[in-house]
Amino acid sequence: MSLKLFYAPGACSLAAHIALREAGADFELARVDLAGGEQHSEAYRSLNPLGRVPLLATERGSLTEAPAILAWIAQTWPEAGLAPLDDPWALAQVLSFNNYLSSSVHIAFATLFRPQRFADGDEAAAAMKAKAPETLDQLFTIIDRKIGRGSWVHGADYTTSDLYLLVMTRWLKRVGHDLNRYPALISHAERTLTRPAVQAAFEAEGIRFA
Ligand SMILES: N[C@@H](CCC(=O)N[C@@H](CS)C(=O)NCC(=O)O)C(=O)O
Repeated sequence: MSLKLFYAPGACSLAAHIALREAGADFELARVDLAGGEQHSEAYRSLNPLGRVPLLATERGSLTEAPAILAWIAQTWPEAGLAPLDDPWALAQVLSFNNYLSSSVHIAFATLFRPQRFADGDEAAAAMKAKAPETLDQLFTIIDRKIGRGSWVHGADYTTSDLYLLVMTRWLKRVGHDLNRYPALISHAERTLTRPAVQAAFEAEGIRFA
């Protein structure tokens, strides 16, 4: 199978990257220079009209949106055990959590990183940015309470939710948020960082957790 992951170092595409490594998939990486605006180029927009990473180019076409890519990887390599595929309820929990990360947590970060996307004018953008830490605190407090110390997001088994959460935890640390407020989140990140697939993806992207 020919696969190419369009990514940017440390971006949400890191979740798809880790998942491909966890699955043992054979894939190529194609770096997109987000800071240089490559995502807006005609060539890239012809692949993804929204101009975002991740994008996974497959033999059947292009797939976008992190939760969909993660679900596809988990189903395509079932032996990797990245999702509870034989239990509809447990699988729905994984999808629910991953969609929470993509539609609530990621968007809260986006109001911090790119407030001008959501508000016209400097004043409105500054107000939006100022509100982000409070929103992130609410969202990560919910996560911290959900995940028990010493277990994965959904209990005994590691799933795509864990590697996706690590990407968001890393962002939280990098924006200077005090992680000590979330003890379960810290121990979750420490545990996830010991996985060889996670370490290999970090090395390939040239990034560190902190
Ligand atoms: N809903 C999309 C969001 C993708 C997204 O916003 N990706 C960011 C990187 S984390 C991006 O490509 N940003 C470039 C830009 O906004 O111009 C997903 O979950 O895959």
